[in-house]
Amino acid sequence: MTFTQARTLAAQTRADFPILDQEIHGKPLIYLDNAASSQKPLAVLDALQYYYTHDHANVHRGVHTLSSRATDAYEGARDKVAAFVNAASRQEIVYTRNATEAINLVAYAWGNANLKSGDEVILSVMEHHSNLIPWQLLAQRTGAVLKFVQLSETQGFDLEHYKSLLSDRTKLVAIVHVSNTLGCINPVEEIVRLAHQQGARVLIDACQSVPHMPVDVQAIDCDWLVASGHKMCAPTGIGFLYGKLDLLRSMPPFLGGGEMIADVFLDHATYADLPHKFEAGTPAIAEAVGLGAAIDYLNSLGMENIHAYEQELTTHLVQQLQQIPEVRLYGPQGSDRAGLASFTTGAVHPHDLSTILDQAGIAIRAGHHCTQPLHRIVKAQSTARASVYFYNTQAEIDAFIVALREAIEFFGGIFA
Ligand code: 7TS
Repeated sequence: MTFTQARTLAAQTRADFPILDQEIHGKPLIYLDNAASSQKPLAVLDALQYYYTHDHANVHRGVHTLSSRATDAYEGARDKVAAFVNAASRQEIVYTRNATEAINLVAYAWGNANLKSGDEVILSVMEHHSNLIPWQLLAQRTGAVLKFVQLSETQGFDLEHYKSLLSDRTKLVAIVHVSNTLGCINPVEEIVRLAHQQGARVLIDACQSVPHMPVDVQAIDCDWLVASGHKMCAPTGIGFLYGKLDLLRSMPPFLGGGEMIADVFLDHATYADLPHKFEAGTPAIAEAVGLGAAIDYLNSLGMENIHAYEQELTTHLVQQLQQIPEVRLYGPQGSDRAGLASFTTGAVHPHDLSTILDQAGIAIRAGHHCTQPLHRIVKAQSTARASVYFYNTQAEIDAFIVALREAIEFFGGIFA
């Protein structure tokens, strides 16, 4: 697919998303809340339907035909995830419920065993609560100290401040790849390289990058990377943890139960090989199959094409927002950002704005987007956020901008 063809991504894919073809309050739905969760293409809905209609049984347990079909489907999807992020081995991919669970897994399994009082963990002030609270809890359990990279002048990641925080006390760095509030794309390869020089481990929160751009764990050289399926066309209830093989091998289990064992005695047990050591209990089988179908679908479009098209949309979105005098846009002001824009308007509270836009069929998010500390730093109690995916069009962004201008005018009139 060439770049020009990529411009037609929305036109090509629109019919694959039946949910988008509906009216909300009598207006065509314009879905601009993709950073919270994406919609699902027919290919994924069909895969779920097919799995439950033909193949369902519990995995890894039976020798009967349905159980081996279910196991093949579940494990086949793992191969797809591994290839999608270029993991060196399928054993490096652990299914989790979502990114949040993946981060908690690392915080408990690795953190409890490896951190002690006085060790330092570097996070940034822009982290989603998912990549903050598990480390706060770990710090409370172990006495480790959390350090925070501040924002740069352009409201991105301050690499110089990061460098100044790194020392031989740093044991872990856990940083978001693309901020779900600022939209900045953080220099993860450089972040990892510098941390490794100090002997620290690095976890990358790739929730907002994996769905939208090619992500290569070997090129980044991170120790762990986490993502959620529901933001990348897959069902809810499935996400994954990537971890380097030796590191995952060295980590004790997180949850105990069936599936994760080799031999069990009354007083002790040995554990299954990777990745099953970290997958206790009956897993989200259909959801994993759905994730595999989502990855096939994304690959059929091409992640480079998705990224290129979304960059065009984002440039347009940002330019349009910047032309509205009342709008204050957060994050980098140029086009070097991901496809989401958080903003405030002088007169209209983000929640009111979201309610008014909903009346016009437009779905955006209002609130703190699970980044409360960041909102305090940029001195906004809450923001409105529009976020795109490849099925959105420039015309939808234009309609959003018109409705936004009308809302500002209306409220401006009331408060004038
Ligand atoms: N990290 C980032 C960067 C995120 O954007 C999110 C979800 C998470 C972690 C947590 O993902 P989960 O699937 O485990 O819940 N972000 C958002 C959002 O921006 N609006 O709703 C969810």
